[in-house]
Amino acid sequence: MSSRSEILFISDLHLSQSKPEITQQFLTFIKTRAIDARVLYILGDLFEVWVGDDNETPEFDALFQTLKDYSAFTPIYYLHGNRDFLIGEDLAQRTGLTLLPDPSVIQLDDHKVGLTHGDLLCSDDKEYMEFRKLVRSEEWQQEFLQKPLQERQSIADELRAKSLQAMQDKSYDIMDANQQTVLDFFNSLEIDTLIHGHTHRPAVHNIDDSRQRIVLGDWNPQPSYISWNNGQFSLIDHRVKLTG
Ligand code: LP5
Ligand code: MN
Repeated sequence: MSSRSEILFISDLHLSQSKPEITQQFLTFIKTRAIDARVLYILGDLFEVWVGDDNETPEFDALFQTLKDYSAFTPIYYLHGNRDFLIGEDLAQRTGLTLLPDPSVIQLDDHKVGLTHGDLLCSDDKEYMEFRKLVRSEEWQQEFLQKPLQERQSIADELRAKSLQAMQDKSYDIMDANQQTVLDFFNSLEIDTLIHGHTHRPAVHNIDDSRQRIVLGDWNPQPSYISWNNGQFSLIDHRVKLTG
């Protein structure tokens, strides 16, 4: 049973026109599971690809209206993913999202919680880190957003293909969180719990007796979420059912 004390965390829905069933699942999640939540946090990669807020996406019209209505009584916080870092204030306004920096720290009772998409933790992936530095720069983004929509879309398609190709040459470990980087996050943010997605490897990792890293799964094919209620985190994912 949920109540207004519950806080929900999700990420990696990867919504796209080609998978309307996931958009539908998200709509159902908002209208049923999340309806009584106190706050909803979305930790990136809501969309498969986002090339700018001026993109026409009629497939998401109903979702955007539902989010906007929902946000009138439940705050929705959004932290960018590597697929949708171009979400800007226009979309945020339209959907009622409040954009947060990555990483962010929130306080839940006496518990300090770090929130991050997760790509920053994958520090062994040097190629990706270089690429990230480039595309997260203000300069690059301004230039990219000035290109016509169609050109942006085809650059994004090309990049997806390059990324898939590059990932074939990377090991499973390289694309996971680096343990030292995880510890650096815990120490510099002074947190008890770190929540992230991106790797699509849902799990609860104990750092030590009192600190944990909780990894959200993707929504393909079913929702994955973390609930904070009554002073406890629960990860609900069809691949793993654990309470931390
Ligand atoms: O998301 P996921 O898990 O599949 O892969 C990521 C990393 N890949 C990416 C790229 C995205 O998948 C592509 C979609 C982004 C659309 C953004 C909007 C449009 C902006 C267009 C920008 C040009 O993030 C992948 C990681 C993996 O996670 C695991 O952590 O390994 O990283 C890569 O594959 C990056 C490659 O290693 C380096 C790519 C170099 C390509 C450089 C060409 C730049 C092309 C620019 C054209 C002008
Ligand atoms: Mn991601």
